[in-house]
Amino acid sequence: MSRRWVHAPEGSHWGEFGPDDQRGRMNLVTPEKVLQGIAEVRHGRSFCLSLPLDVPGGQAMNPRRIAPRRYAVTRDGRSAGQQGFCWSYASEDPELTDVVNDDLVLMSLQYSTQWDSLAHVGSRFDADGDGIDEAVFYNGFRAGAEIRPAREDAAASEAHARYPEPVAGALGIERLAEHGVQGRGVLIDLAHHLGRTRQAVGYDALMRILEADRITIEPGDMVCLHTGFADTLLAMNRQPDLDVLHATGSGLDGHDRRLLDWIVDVRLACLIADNPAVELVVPKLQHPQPLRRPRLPLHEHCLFKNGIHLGELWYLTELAGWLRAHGRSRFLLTAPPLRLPGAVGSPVTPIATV
Ligand code: UVW
Repeated sequence: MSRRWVHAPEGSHWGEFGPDDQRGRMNLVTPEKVLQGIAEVRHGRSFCLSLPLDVPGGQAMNPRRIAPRRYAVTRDGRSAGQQGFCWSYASEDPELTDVVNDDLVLMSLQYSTQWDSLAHVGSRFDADGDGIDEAVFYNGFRAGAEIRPAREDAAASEAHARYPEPVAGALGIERLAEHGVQGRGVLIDLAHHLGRTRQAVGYDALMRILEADRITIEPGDMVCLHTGFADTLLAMNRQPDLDVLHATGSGLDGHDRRLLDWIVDVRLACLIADNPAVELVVPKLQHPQPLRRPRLPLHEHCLFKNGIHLGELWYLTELAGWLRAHGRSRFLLTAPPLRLPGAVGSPVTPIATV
């Protein structure tokens, strides 16, 4: 297929893995990188890098996202719950002994520990050169064309009638699932150096931390940033205190040009953090320049321009402590998202093995 853009955005690498590529820099996680990850396994100890998926709790942290609601599947108009505990086949044949539960879950795919797909954030940009901006994503895939909107008529039950179902299209999270997402993880412990107060981490601060901890990032590494945010959130037991959270945790400074260039030049495969956006989001009213700009410049740089997947709200605290105690920063990371066609994100239960 020929290129679907005339203009690529400034600072982008569209076409780096071919014009039809939908996997971006995860292409750098090659069989060799999987072997490098496996070589980091010396103790056989695993760490769960996910929050319980009903954390943060409620919708205060992000009003667009709903916590998991779990329903029993109905049969003959009745749910297992109405019958007591679970289904029994005894109504078919009194001699049958099996009892059965089935669940249905309704949740925002990016409610808790998550992957953002490359269809999550794009930009209003004139990729086709007709002088008019269109909503466009990595490698020029367009909203409403290759990226298909979720359906609005899903109505399996009154519980999810208001929420649309994903329909397969370009850049869905299944592209990442098909890759497997296994390779070498590298943890940068921002919280150890900066504490848990809110601060934007730019190029200089990050380089100082890498040097202090003797960390080298190599092409194809999956880079995890420990800020302590998820640990603070977890301790709130599903009742997030926004005043405290808004003052908690560092995040990358998406306005620092040198940092954005470094992210691309070092050829890392993806960026992961235990905070909600990897970058520190500047509140609307505080932004200094009333210019045409992205609200989330790191999202724009990574997801839209350079095909770098983002992982958010991961739980990295125990892993960070163990790695520091053992003088290490590298581990085997296994983190496949759901193979859910067309979805713009996915819950994930990643595993670090050391
Ligand atoms: C937005 O809120 C747009 O995204 P994220 O969850 O990736 O920070």
